Amino acid sequence: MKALISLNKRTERVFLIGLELKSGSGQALRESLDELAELAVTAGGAVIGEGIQKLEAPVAGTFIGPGKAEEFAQVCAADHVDTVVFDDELSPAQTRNLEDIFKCKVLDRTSLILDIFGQRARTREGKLQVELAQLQHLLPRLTRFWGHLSRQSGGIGMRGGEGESQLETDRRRVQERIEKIQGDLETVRRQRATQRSGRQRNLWPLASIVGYTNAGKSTLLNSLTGATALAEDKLFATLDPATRRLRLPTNQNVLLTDTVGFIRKLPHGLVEAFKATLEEVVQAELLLHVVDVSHPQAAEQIAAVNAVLHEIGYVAFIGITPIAKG
Ligand SMILES: Nc1nc2c(ncn2[C@@H]2O[C@H](COP(=O)(O)OP(=O)(O)OP(=O)(O)O)[C@@H](O)[C@H]2O)c(=O)[nH]1
Ligand SMILES: [Mg+2]
Repeated sequence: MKALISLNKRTERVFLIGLELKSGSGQALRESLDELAELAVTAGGAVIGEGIQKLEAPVAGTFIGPGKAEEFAQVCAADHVDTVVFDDELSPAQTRNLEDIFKCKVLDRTSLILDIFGQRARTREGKLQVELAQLQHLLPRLTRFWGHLSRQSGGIGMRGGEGESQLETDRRRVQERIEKIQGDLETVRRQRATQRSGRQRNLWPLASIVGYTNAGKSTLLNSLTGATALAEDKLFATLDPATRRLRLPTNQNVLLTDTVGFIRKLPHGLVEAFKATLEEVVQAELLLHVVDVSHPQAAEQIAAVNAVLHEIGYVAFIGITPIAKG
């Protein structure tokens, strides 16, 4: 039965491509590609291969060298690859040129992360934020409409929110929609501020759990407060914040918030779109930084979390003691 199901709905075959700059390290690229593979699997794909090129600098038109791209394209054609995913952000022109060479869908890390967020968003606010980030990413790419790809719609990077139908609309309507969402999010933001001042009247301090995705944040919320937030071995299992009351042994009450995890190279547009949610983090009196110390890249993950905290305006993060997932 299982085999039948997978025959009916074939898993998208994904090929990953990374560029090793002469200035960078092979180890860093390896780790980044491993994480990209996890992202591709989380999005529902099956990674069937990868290609790496060493270069002084990215090539303007095709990101990797055009000859190398042709070479990888032959491998992909032979392996029936549906989607090629680049580990770095591609410009709209690079994506277009690469799709002409690969004759299949070409995505970058940003589109992959946006796709996962699109699949995960549950609340109205979460969906609005993801849609905003998707539309802002889409806007400069609107001229081509994937027309040269015989409109093979759906699949990784092509779904979530209103994404697919927006592909059929024109720039102006997308821009209008972006403005509408920004207005709606502003309303949400004001409501949050009101809720916060309500809480402040209660004099319950707010503590926020932050950390890299899959570090164990929701598990910590659950074990401290008896909450039943979804905790699973997946990237971005949590998207929408959950706040629970925690009664300390001193009988004091604290509000504990669990929220979206961070990742290296988190798209800037996504951070912008999630600002309202992440404001909770910045407003907290205490941040609990959860780290999976058993992870080989724990140190890089701590640095990535601190970088995002810095980006959302949280400056007092120095001196946080990481809590180990043990
Ligand atoms: N061994 C071990 N596993 C843990 C611990 N805490 C969490 N896990 C596991 O790690 C995985 C991720 O846990 P989550 O609590 O979902 O992690 P998260 O940080 O909320 O992840 P996202 O919401 O996806 O960003 C789950 O499979 C947990 O069971 C721990 O202390 N020890
Ligand atoms: Mg979680």
